[in-house]
Amino acid sequence: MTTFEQVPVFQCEFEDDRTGLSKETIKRALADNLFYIQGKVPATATPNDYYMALAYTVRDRMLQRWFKTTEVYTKKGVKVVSYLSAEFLLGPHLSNNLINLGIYDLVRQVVEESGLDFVQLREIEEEPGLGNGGLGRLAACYMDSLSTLEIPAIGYGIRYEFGIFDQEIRDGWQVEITDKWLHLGNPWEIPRLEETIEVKFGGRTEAYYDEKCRYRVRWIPDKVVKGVPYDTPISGYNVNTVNTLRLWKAEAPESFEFQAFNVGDYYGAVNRKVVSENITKVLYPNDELMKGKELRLEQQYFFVSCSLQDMIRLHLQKGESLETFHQSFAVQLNDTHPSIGVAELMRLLVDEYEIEWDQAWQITQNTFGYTNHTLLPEALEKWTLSLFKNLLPRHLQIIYEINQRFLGQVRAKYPNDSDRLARLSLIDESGEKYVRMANLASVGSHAINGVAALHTELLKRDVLGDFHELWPEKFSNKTNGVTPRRWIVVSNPLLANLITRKIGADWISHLEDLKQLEAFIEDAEFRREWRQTKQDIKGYLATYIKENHGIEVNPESLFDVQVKRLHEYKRQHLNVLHIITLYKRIKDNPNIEITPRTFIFGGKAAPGYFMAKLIIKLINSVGDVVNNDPDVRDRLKVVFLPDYNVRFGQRVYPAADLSEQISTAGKEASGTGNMKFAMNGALTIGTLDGANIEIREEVGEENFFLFGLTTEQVYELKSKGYNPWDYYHNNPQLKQVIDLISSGFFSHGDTNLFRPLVDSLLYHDPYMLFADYQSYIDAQDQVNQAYRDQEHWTRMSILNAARMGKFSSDRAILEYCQEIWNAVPVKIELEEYIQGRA
Ligand code: 6GP
Repeated sequence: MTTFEQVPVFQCEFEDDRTGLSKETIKRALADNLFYIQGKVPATATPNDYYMALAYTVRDRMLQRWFKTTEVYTKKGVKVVSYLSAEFLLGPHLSNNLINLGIYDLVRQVVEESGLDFVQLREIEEEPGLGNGGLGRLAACYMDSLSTLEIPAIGYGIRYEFGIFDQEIRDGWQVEITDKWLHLGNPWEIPRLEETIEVKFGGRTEAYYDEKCRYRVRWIPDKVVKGVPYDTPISGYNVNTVNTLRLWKAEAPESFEFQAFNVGDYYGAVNRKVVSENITKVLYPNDELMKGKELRLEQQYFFVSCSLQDMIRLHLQKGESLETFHQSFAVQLNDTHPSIGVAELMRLLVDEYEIEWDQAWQITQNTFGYTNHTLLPEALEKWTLSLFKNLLPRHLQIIYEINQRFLGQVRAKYPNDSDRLARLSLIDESGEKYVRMANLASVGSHAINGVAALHTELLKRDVLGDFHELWPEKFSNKTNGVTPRRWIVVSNPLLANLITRKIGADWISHLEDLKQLEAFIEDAEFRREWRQTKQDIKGYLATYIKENHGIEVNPESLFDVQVKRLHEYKRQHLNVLHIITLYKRIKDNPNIEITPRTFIFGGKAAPGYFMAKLIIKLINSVGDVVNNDPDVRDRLKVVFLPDYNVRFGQRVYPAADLSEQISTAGKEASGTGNMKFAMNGALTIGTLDGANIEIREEVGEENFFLFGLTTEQVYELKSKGYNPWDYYHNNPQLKQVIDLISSGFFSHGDTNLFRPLVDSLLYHDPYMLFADYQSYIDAQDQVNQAYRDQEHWTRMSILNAARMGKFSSDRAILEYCQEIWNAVPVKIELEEYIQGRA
């Protein structure tokens, strides 16, 4: 076997076209990649060819680092964090990697000197939308921080052929379009065909006694699917570490169906092949909604089995025995989507590697940590026994065995408490029987965490209350964070430069340093620059909106932004009630003094979520009326920007004055958009929910617009019997707003269109919009007042950004490393000739 050192490319000791960071080498690399990889010359090259050549040029500069990182991890036998997630919502790679490598300006210059349009090339990149929202984007931020902190890590997930759908708005309604993100090729991934893994499905199990007369079980599946790994390099900021994101694609094994061909079942054989490959075809577009679809469980098991088998292979390669598996890998379950991993690791250890149950169980518990991301009951994953048994017969047996032993422990601790037993059981037997995945994850992990202080408290009290009573020591809070590389440096270069000019660049990897900005709060010139920067960015967004959506917005107006998935608990419709309230004020008194506002919305609704889609229609319908009413005189504008995604997030967070974080208290686990806004100097109007509470604590209550019921008050009101009618009848302003919607005013006289929404509010109002309405309107009036004093607003804006240090994903990842994973940094040193940084 040849070793690294014997391959010529690894012997080069000079800066070459693949590693070099001089202008000349980068220019040559571009031409070289255009010709040799894209097979094009300038006369025939499309902008996409140039983008690809550029992407390869950047990837080349990561490859040495990537190899080195993997090599060091293997040689040193370090502990690796393995982040298991059904979603990684990465967003565009190019700019992020350029920033992390420290060559953004240099490469931009080279591209422009070559006569190409850098911005055009940058915008060509199709973003990998392999996630729905918060949970998937958090995984991407965490991968960035793991690399930046030099923590050995690997992300494992699914290489969906079609990611989250593209959204179009037609006649005010959402229309879903397939996301063909791979259609022009993906330069950032490398398939590792030789590391393909086999995954079994279905069939039956068979008991037998082995040669030592031990009782054993073997699984005889009726289907085998191949998992092919596709690796994407994840660079860290200003370090040499490049970790791996390994995404699995399902393929049918070629040899599998030979028999079928021979007996003439050609169609059947090909069809089964297609069915196997369907496993990784498409991302389920439901955010926080569990739909018991078999294919979804197949996806989950598929990627988890591939990943665990991969980890075991890597572990055994080190020459270690499986007893120390948990010292090689700390596996984090990103919600319950990968929680079948608990049963799968047990199966691998007990059935395939013949480890005794008790020891296997110890290894398993020491390996896994479980993060919960939502309290919504409809998101709690559970699978009917019949579905489970058909697909994973062996796993169901293992789950029964885990359950029996677990409930034995519970019984010993709480004798004669059958209710408790029923609640803790891994099997829900209250009606149709189900496997409860949150219970499986909780039993199989040594650590369980929520994603914001309030959320963790509620988890401990309600959803996982019985588990908390049993094992309080397993629980901890890990408040979410976001990466300042993507969410400030990449998306807001103007603000990043201003900050760096004042306090140096260390804040980019030590976000607490932003505190130093407070020293300049009395500096009028600094405040002017801050304000001007925000103004410039708002100007860019206004131009973008005009050019792409034909709506004229006033960049001097207050930019009031709500971007996130559409969900009733997030209450985009409460925002609409405020818009209509303002509109009504203008109609009643056209000369009323009003702070001009631009309301910007963005977000996708799950395709089957009727109410969320109706809310999109309402926003657009209200926009049509308000934007075209001469009485409004452009003082209010409402824009729903279609196809909200990471790229658009990067455009909109920096331009926001006001961040809408208005979920019903107790419903939003954390939120991460709230952090991105505040980091970029937006002020928050929000409830005491999720991480809003901690943001407010950090920035100071005087720099935050608070409204609404607390979680306790929500519970209390619910238990007393909440009646939205009372609010409707007792608040004339609210009544007028609701009546205006009901009257067909925003629907060309159609009184039926919005009836389901209005009726839901009047008769149920599960998210208590009516209870919070007045308090929200009052807080918005305070916002208006505050915005008129631009000096004061600017101070608040600076203080918000300056005090956001806590919400860096670096802080969050450090906490996970120290308190859950027991993982430490490993420095990656490079040969001198590729060390250079621009
Ligand atoms: C989301 C939560 O709704 C959000 O509050 C949180 O910030 C984010 O996770 C990251 O922790 N949950 C999901 O996206 C989800 O699908 C099952 O939960």
